[in-house]
Amino acid sequence: MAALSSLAELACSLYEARALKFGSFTLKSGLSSPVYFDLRVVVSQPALMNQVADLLFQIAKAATVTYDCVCGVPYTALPLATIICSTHQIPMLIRRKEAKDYGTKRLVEGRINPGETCLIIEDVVTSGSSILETVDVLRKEGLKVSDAIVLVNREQGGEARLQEHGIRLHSVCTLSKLLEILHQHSKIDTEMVGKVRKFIQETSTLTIAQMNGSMPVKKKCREMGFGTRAQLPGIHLVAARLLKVMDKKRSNLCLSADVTDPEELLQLADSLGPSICMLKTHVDILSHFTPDLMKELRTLADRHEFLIFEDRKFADIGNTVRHQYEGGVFRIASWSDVVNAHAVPGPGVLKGLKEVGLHLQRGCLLIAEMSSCGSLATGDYTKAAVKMAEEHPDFVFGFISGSRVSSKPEFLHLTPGVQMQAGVDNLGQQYLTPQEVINKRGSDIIIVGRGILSAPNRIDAAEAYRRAAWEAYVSRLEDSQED
Ligand code: S5P
Repeated sequence: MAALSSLAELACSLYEARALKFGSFTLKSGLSSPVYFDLRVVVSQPALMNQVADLLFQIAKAATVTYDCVCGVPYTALPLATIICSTHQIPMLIRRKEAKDYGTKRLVEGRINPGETCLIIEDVVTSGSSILETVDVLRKEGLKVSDAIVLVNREQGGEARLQEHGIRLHSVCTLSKLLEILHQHSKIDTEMVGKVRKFIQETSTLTIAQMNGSMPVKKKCREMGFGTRAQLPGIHLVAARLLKVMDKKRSNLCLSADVTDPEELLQLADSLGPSICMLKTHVDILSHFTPDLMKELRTLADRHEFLIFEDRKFADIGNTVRHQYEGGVFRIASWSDVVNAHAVPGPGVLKGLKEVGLHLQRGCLLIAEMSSCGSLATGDYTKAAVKMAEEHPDFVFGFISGSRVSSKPEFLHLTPGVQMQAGVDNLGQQYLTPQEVINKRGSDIIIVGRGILSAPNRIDAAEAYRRAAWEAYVSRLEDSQED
């Protein structure tokens, strides 16, 4: 750790710069944290940047770390690495973050000499996952990585995780030390110190996926049941209707009624109606279509209390999807409660659909991830889809995704690619089990087609899927209630 006088000066400067804030903050994982670091604000303060860079360099020196080059974890640590490398004439490497999703660009910029040792620079370490991502990329390029230098260690399990991957962590300072200094300098009161200490203690055992928010945080944040979510103040009308149906029928099963015979579609709706909360159609695979067919389907939907979801996957400019939704042969908006759309055209697709759907009180699901092998809807694309949905909550009430992609309880997650046994079909469809999808990945509704349609007794199969998905949801709720 750095000398106390310079540490005290640094802690106070970070606090004054509002790089270190105390209060109540919601982290990416959904966890509520009493402390928040945002060292990005420091880039506008050159004197403070130099001070931080110098402390980082001194820590590496004090620990007698040997290295040939330096790489900062994107983005905040990039300028810190630049200062260190420029001041001390050390070769630098830049890791690209974006290349991960777009495949063609180089992952690391700069001259790579395989076999050399690279030192990692980072601002704050929590779970250690950002450092590990960078380590992984560098190691794949043939570099050796064994040490990482960070400004602040939040003491939330990162050090141990890094060690498991052969990385020694050297920190300028720990969160506890920062607290102590700020308390001594009367920047924070005893109550806040207690709150932060409790938070450190409680979160030190979370998994990396929980820290990142890619997995539900069990035992730490109590989850709301479907019935409670239906009552949330800002909830979309269609989401509220669906959640109430799910709660009442104890069903989070959506039947994917992928049949070509219109009579069979109606038969399915009538016989499986009591087991499902939603029936999904692909109206364009039916061998013939009449508006009366959809009237009959609507009558069955009302009788058995399920919603209709036309899986149209709109993916065009606003003006085109508006026509596709409202008119044409199928007049989808007139009978389907729910439709879905790809995020690929940008927000125009939602604006076009909204012009038709809003006044009919319809809702839309945005496709954030797909179940098929090699799907391009991953990483930054998924994040952008979530952002797009969050910007249109008057129409979008959830996602088609393989897992929970938004921590907002107003949004529902529906997952296709579900069967009782995990596997793949011969055209690249990938299957996970109801337990995996609902309990482990935090989705709300399973979408099942052939798992039910190919079964010898479809009614029994639908009941088995309903039960499996409901039990997975109940056990997830129970887990989240434990202290
Ligand atoms: O990513 C997706 C999105 C959807 S909507 N993967 C999917 O499989 N779907 C749809 O879910 C697909 O079009 C099909 O109607 C259903 C899955 O059918 P199954 O027979 O494989 O269960």
